[in-house]
Amino acid sequence: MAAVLSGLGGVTSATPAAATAVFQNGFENPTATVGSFDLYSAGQQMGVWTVTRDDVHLIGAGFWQSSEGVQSLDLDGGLNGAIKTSINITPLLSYKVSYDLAGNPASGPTIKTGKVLVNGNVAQSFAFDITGKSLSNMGYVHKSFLILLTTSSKLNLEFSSTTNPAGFGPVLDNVRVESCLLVLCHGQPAVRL
Ligand SMILES: [Ca+2]
Repeated sequence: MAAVLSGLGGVTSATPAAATAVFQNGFENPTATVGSFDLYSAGQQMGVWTVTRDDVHLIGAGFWQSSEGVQSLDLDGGLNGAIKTSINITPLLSYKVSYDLAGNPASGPTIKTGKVLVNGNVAQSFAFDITGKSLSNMGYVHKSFLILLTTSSKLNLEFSSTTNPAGFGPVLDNVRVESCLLVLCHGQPAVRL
């Protein structure tokens, strides 16, 4: 037992003691047009994210309810968009990936769908029903999954819309990645790579 605790202590010291998240982003940068939204297209950088397919809408303050800060993201611009970022992690530690999910309530389809990929593999598919939701009552739900990367020190995190028809897509906010040494994680990793 002492040996195990010693080992864990060594790993813990490699991460910032005060940090609870190794990654946190709620689409607050760059600043989007207040009361409106800005289009970002494939290949463009949007803060820490790169748009990897078609386009997305970065939603400005006051356009609709956010779950964190004042801005959020519609994964559909005119088409089904996707965004990606790369996060440094420690191999063989479990991480909890979480995000807040809603859907653009301005138009159908009623069910907005998409998926989260980790290093190119689907880690979680998601769906959100906009029935009864509005710009001022987005109805965000908190989603999460656990991940264990056995060799890679990079967690390439990608969100991709599969909403059909495209144009009014899944809404994301408050994306976080936390080390399970710093938060209590329940369950088994959804993905082991
Ligand atoms: Ca936000």
